[in-house]
Amino acid sequence: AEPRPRVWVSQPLFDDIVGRLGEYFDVDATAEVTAWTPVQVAEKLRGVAGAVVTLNERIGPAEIAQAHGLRAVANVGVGYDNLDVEALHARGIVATNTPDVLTETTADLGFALLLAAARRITEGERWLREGRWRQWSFDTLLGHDVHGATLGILGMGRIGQAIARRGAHGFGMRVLYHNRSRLPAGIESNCRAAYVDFDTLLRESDHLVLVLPYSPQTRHVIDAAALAKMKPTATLTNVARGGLVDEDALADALAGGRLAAAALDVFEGEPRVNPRLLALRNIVLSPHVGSASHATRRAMAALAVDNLVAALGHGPRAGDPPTPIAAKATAKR
Ligand code: 8YV
Repeated sequence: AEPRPRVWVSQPLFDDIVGRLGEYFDVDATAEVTAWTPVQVAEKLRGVAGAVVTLNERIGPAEIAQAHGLRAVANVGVGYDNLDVEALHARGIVATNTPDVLTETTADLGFALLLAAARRITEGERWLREGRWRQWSFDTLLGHDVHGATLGILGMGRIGQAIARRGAHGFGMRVLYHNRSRLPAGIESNCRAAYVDFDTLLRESDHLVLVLPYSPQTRHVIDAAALAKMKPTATLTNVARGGLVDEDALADALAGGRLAAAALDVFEGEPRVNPRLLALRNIVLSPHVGSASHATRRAMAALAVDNLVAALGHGPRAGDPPTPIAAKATAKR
């Protein structure tokens, strides 16, 4: 009999979901969370037909140079800046991601972080745990209101829209957004969001949330100049990618009272966190858990597995993976 194609799963996901790959493939499943080096990634990709990977594994020309049998890479996650999609497509390798299934969960965390930054929730907990709460007082931990304030969304994709809906419908916020292109009127009215240019978004937002893809073009979109345009009473929340923010410029603004607070779920060099950010009082720090609910992580793993099975020509959607990454969406490198 023909040997079955081999596939690699780079990190432990859910055994029952990964197990479904066993119906069609020989599975090289990773049992422990592993920090694969680029050389190890290249070795693993050599000799497999497909791989399920996470943001921990960068896949570019060097990693696929020897991967002559590789036909599909299924990324667990909606953001795919870890993949050089152009290089994959140039070799005829299908790339997929996991949009939609994590939208609402990530929007929940984005809103939680925004609230935590504005109302100083984690700062207050630290203060209490340090035994500094002696007596209730009128001016303890005053924050900034969320309800009725202006919510700014940079990157109005699925997650941006879901955060906008929470702000508009749940908190009575005025919603402004900036995006590569203006959205259809139907979506704008659903989110009660108005399109503005980038400078207006910076100047008018009381709470700015970053939800745009990372690429060389969006690197440090929030830099010192952008931060200088924001209100000193504003908050900045990032649930997208750390590289969107110049962390030293952010630390300067937070330390200098030029920005009220920030909340970051993502970092430029994660899991390493800039020590200047760690030293600040007015920042909420979260270890990249935007999509980390039980149900959503199961849905992401299932979608990645469905994508890989279909991309490798098996299952009910053989040849037609549910969520391929389109060539035109590829970021230039
Ligand atoms: C994932 C994410 O956990 O979807 C994304 O873009 O950052 C997270 O939801 C991560 O990508 C896992 O690979």
